[in-house]
Amino acid sequence: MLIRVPSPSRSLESEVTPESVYLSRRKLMQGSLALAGMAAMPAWVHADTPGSYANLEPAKAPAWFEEKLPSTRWQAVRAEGESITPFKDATHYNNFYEFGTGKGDPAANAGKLQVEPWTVMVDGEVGKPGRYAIEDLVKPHAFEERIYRLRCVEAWSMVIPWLGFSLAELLKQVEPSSAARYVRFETLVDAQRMPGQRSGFSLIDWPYVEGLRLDEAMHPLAFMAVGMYGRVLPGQNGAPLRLVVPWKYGFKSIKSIVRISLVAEAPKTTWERIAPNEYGFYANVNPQVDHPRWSQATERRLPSGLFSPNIVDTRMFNGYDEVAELYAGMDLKRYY
Ligand SMILES: Nc1nc2c(c(=O)[nH]1)N[C@H]1C(S)=C(S)[C@@H](COP(=O)(O)O)O[C@H]1N2
Ligand SMILES: [Mo]
Repeated sequence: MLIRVPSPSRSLESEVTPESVYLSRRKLMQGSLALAGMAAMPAWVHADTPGSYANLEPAKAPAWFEEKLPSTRWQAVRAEGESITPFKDATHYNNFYEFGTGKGDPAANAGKLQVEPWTVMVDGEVGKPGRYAIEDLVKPHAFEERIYRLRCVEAWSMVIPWLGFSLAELLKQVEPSSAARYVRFETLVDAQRMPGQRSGFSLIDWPYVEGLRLDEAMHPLAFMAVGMYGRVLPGQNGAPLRLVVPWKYGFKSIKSIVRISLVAEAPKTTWERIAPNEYGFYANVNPQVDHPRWSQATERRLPSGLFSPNIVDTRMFNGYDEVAELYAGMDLKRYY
């Protein structure tokens, strides 16, 4: 997120399409498949084998992940007409301030993140509180693949195939009580392994905190991701468990979650605390409500570069119109 850069939507970094993408494209073109009418299809879109993504090295995953993977419901949600962002971009252009504020810092530093063992504290207004091992949180749920647009408040976007299950399923598992009205999420604090937490960049009061209204959290599109691109979630993308709320700006999609609390009052979120006039609690993607310092009408779809910026129109709720009923009667200019 940008606090100090004067005009973020203009700050095009010199991005180069990753070499692996060029190579995999070329390989496909040489193959027998390539001959008829394939020119428009990028090689990194899994053309015929669901869950298989070209040229990805196998990743070592915990047993709880490997056990679930074979029964995944692939492409349970698709993004019609969209190309999936290359894996390289999705894993090397990240926001994860615990590992540093540069887009490449999370990929460079997140290898140190220790994800085994991992526990999630569930507390507050809930029938089954406790410290859950991640295997126990995941066990009851079948994996689905959801191909979602991710729209960052900084006006860039990607299309990412996530693996995981609905947040609603996880919440039902722990039985929210009638007093629960919001869900509060917290990221790991580990200053030893997360250099961003010990640097002078102390705008953020760790841990990173996010929240949703309970009805938003129960919407079937709200997702808990444990993987992406058919494999286990890389550290820089929020391993081992992160939220994905595709109709909201990316900062709502909190990474590396260690605590989930059902609460009666709206939690104060990290970015609200830093700049309440710029980042609201709702943070619904909305092309009609500009950020105080830049327009939200369009976005830079990655991969993008200086000579092919790939600008597309931003859509209300990031194109997920089915969530509109959650906000019926609300003034979304006021509740940004
Ligand atoms: N804990 C934590 N979660 C976070 C962030 C962060 O800095 N810390 N950045 C957010 C922002 S601004 C975005 S756009 C998305 C980026 O997710 P990705 O890197 O997997 O694409 O993560 C969100 N989740
Ligand atoms: Mo973001």
